[in-house]
Amino acid sequence: NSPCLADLENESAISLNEQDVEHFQSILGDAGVVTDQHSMQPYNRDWMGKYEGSSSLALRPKTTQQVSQILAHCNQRRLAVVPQGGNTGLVGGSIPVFDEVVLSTSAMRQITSFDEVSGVLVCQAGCVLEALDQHVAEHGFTMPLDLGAKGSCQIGGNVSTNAGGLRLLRYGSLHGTVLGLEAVLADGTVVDTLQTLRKDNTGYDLKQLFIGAEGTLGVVTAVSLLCPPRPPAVHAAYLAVPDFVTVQKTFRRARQRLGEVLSAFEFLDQQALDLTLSVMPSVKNPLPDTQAPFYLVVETSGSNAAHDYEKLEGFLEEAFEEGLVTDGTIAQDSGQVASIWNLRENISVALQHKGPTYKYDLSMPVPEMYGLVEEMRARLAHLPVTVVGYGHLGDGNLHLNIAAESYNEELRKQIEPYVYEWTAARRGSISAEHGLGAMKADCIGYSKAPAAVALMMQIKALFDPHKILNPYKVLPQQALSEQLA
Ligand code: FAD
Ligand code: 2HG
Ligand code: ZN
Repeated sequence: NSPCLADLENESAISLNEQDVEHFQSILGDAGVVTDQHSMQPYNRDWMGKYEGSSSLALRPKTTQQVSQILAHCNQRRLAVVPQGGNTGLVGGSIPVFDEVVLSTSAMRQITSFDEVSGVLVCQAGCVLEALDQHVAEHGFTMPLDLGAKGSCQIGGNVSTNAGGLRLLRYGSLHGTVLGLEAVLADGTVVDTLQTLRKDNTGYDLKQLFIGAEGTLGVVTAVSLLCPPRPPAVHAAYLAVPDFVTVQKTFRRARQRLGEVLSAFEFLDQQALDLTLSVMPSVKNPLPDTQAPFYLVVETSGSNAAHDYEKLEGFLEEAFEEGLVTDGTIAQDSGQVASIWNLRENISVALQHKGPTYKYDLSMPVPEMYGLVEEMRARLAHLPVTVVGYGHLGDGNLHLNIAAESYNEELRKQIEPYVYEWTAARRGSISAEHGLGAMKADCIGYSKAPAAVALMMQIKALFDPHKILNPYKVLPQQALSEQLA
């Protein structure tokens, strides 16, 4: 195991000592400092069981001030730190690579304010997404993002990964809905840009740098978010479609016919459906008597249930008449809507049950997207793997997942860098919404030009000159060491 080093410059081994732990105890009290080996396990292992670190210390601050004191000490001692939220990330970003100190935001769960006129929510970074949604629901609002991990992911983690999710089509990305944030830099400086304003053109928009920075530029401690009114009428349809060209035609038709009430347009292939149903008996098949290569989840959200239903029905009738869909059903009540979403949201969970899964989160022009799934299926046909494709079609985001018997280098090399090269050749992104983390830190060049990566390095050096924050993540390690040499 490498030492807990952040100082790549002199490569000296900087290990945590007893005085460090005592210092953290003096800031947080005993309850905020986790050292017991057994209790450390969940902080060292990711959701997929793919990444495992060997940290011996997790810190659980409750306030921004405590985060600031922790980081000031780590910076001065050159102790590397991994910010961790709900630990649901899918690229190994929240897990120590070696024995970095884990800074968990799980105890930062205060909701500071909610403004019923503007819909602006201000809260600490450790608030769980679903809890926030329940809170704003009491005031007639909804969170502008939703994802399968809502029960455990935290808003600080969502912001730090710039999570997309199921309703990005409707509400846009967090780059638009985050109005302000508070972050602590590596040296303990608190950067308070926790504005609640829709419009604020005073200088550079610094908060944008922290959105999607995956904990490499600072620790996000609080967030101010714009929440839309909760739509009183939500409908969902589940459709069977004969081929991928028709999937695209159906999307065009849905946008034309459903217009402003369209709130999600998701797809899954037959293999994703079969796998999910086979390992998760609790998931119901909305079309049990139908077999098709592709299925769509189409959701509408609006203010007039009868009007929206009529629109969805009209769209479906037209889609049938034009031969776009071979079968379809519209949910008749909120239970059925939830059941359709339960299927879609559980695909990742099912893959996890099935076995170790290689995940690729790609965006590219929609017409090209499914070709990659087919190519990978052919390329890996001789191996005991299941290749599935699903994702946020409305956002041009494919989730290519390859469930295997084990994580092994030989298999990985058959997939990578092929998938990245394929994506880069189409000017796609090798990380649409999950981030680069540890998994793709050395792969950023497939989607970003050298000059852009060089600028990112300079920003990193400015914000975190000693590289204590989430080292070995996001930026290529070779280039990072060269820059420091
Ligand atoms: P973590 O996993 O704890 O951390 C993620 C990254 O952010 C790490 O690099 C970490 O160091 C950093 N970080 C965390 N908190 C902070 C902070 N306060 N300050 C600075 N850095 C921080 N993602 C999507 O985009 N769309 C989806 O639809 C989606 N669905 C998912 C479904 C499931 C079942 C699962 C398991 C994951 C899914 N994800 C999805 C991936 C994941 O990115 C999100 O779950 C979520 O945004 C991560 O939040 P978290 O609190 O768990 O962060
Ligand atoms: C989803 O859309 C998530 O379900 C997870 O982003 C995707 O597991 C995946 O690959
Ligand atoms: Zn997704």
